[in-house]
Amino acid sequence: MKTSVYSYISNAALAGRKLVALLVDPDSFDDDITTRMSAESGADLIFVGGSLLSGGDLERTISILKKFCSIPVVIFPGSISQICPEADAILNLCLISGRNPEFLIGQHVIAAPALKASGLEILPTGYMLIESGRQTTASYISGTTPLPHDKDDIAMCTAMAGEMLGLRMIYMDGGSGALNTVSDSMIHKVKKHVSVPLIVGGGIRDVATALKICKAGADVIVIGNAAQDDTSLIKKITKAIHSIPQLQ
Ligand code: 1GP
Repeated sequence: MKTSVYSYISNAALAGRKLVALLVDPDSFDDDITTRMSAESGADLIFVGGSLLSGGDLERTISILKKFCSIPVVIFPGSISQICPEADAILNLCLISGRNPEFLIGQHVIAAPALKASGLEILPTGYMLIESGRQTTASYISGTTPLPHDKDDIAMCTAMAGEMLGLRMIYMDGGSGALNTVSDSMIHKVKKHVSVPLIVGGGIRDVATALKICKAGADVIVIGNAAQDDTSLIKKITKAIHSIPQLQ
């Protein structure tokens, strides 16, 4: 029987086995380079999507990735139009760091029939944008204020509330191209107070930072821009992350 993407992530989190997700933006998708990087990166998951899809073709990107990569392809949607049945799963993001009702429930209501019909595995995820040194596309497009970078208690309470509402993962994101990554102390605090898998992304550009974020408590780290800028980087990061002893 095919293992669900959620079981795959949560079993790894329970075992202390850290996962790396490569974020592919259809807007900067280069058939040869991105496909080769995705297939050879050693990453555990591929996230596909973007806050803005200006020219990229989501369906075509997913179709090519599915053809050449054996790891799960998960849609990380920037909007409700980003639904494609060929992927394995979709993050159903509830933007719990913000107070914009559209991203807390409005868009989900509109997308519900299409999501159901897609047959995709739905991953209900509490999405927390964390202030990261400059305004990011995600914060601008969602019209929300990110959670302050140094307010670990607010992050902890927000994540706890998300878990108590039934969300099955928490994603702390500095946003694409973040100047500063989410702090170790905030990751550590959130991890200590929730039991669902914790995803962390935004601004991870080197092996040392990736290791630090995993050691602080992330179960899954997401690498986007840096992998596009240096196609060999994701391989180095996955090698280092997969060498972390389990259950430490
Ligand atoms: C953005 O978490 C992702 O939503 C990845 O960010 O592109 O900065 O790696 P980067």
